[in-house]
Amino acid sequence: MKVTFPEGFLWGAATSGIQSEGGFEKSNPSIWELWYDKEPERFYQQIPCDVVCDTYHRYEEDARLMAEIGMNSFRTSIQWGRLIKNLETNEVDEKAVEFYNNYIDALLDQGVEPILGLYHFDMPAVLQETYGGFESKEVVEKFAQYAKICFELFGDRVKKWSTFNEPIVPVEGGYLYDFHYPNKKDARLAVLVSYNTILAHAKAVHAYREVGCSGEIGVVLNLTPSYTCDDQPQNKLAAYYADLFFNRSFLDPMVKGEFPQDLVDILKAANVLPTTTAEEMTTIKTATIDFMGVNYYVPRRVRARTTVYDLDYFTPEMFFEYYIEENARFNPFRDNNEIKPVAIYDIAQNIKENYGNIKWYLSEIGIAMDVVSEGAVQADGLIDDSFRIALLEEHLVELSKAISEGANCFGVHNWTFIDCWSWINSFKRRYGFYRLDLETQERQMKKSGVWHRELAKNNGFIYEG
Ligand code: IFM
Repeated sequence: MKVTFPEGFLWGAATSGIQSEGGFEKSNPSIWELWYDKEPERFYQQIPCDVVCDTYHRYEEDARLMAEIGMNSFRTSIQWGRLIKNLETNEVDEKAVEFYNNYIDALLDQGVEPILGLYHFDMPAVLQETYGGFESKEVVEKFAQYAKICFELFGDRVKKWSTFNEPIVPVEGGYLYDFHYPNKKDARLAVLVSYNTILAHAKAVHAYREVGCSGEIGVVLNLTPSYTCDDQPQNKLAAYYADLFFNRSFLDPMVKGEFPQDLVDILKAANVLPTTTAEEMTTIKTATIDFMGVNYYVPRRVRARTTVYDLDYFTPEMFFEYYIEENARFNPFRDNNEIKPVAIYDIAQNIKENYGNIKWYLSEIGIAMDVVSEGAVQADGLIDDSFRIALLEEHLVELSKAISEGANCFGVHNWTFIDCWSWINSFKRRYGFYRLDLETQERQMKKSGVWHRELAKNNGFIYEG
């Protein structure tokens, strides 16, 4: 079967600044360096984000490697703590400006369109420790000012911007489930940080319009469809709640400019709703985005609770419980996470039917393996990640079907380009088209790199699965 995509489709990969650049010459460490200093044992093999892919020094080589595998686009993020030297006065760091200018130009020289994010989990440590990060309105204002500086400096060449990557993740990790700094478990703060992040996003969108850039601005959300075990009303309701908390909480305000009333009612009843103003609501309502990035990895399987909720604080799990679908497929290389390619189709339908069919692209699809399962370099000079290729194809078949039925999707980015550092998992899971040698930082192409070159060249592939 021939699987094709629309003309001008974006093909490429994504990473983030902190996961790829290395901390070289950065004036302001983020919460990740801060947390590592406090608790290195929380990070897989105690590997920090100090060197990572060393893109700070190797961006020219990397831009060439992107072109070699047919990438016509690439998403990374600016590190707030690198660009802004003085976070009180907003003085920029000239070294950082030079670095990002050179990086952008190197990409453009290779025919790779840069898509830049402003925030990818990397709150500057000093803003977290002084103000509580996005717990505080001061940091919301600082973010809007930083965004404006980025647009003024780089908006002439960067035509697609994303305010936040997966904004719900720092809320989940930092304020509910303890996998990001500041490791709090506090629903009131979780809701406050969510709200302030949405406000910061809206202010950045307004700043973009004010600067008068000629490109487009959006946000990257991790959308995880909720599936349940049967048609029992209580289980369907559980899936509805999971969707409300984990998808619609950011999707509705960021795409439609409004918060789901059911969610507001639940949070109000739980006494965790922050104080808001009419002016803020108008700012959010009028911050229209041009496109959305969607990250998809795994589905969510939920059903009505069969056990009593026993935590003494509010979490979304009061409204459902997770279960494992026995007949499902799992990725043995990623903690047995479920594989469900049709979720891509379901996401596309949801956007089409409930979100005005807004323009979107699949900004992350990632198939985790580890270095052992990928194996060593083969006789043909490549690393064999056929497992990844087969799964990527399966997901793309679903996407192509959705597009043929009207989904407004304009591209696909793999997570990731070169294996990168991944938070507390550091380098446990590999995702790249290129393997990173952690000793030498050498990049070694995988079979998926060759596959991607053909995919991009043909704007599609022959599916034999
Ligand atoms: O590494 C992360 C990335 O920062 C956000 N999306 C998921 C990736 C893989 O876990």
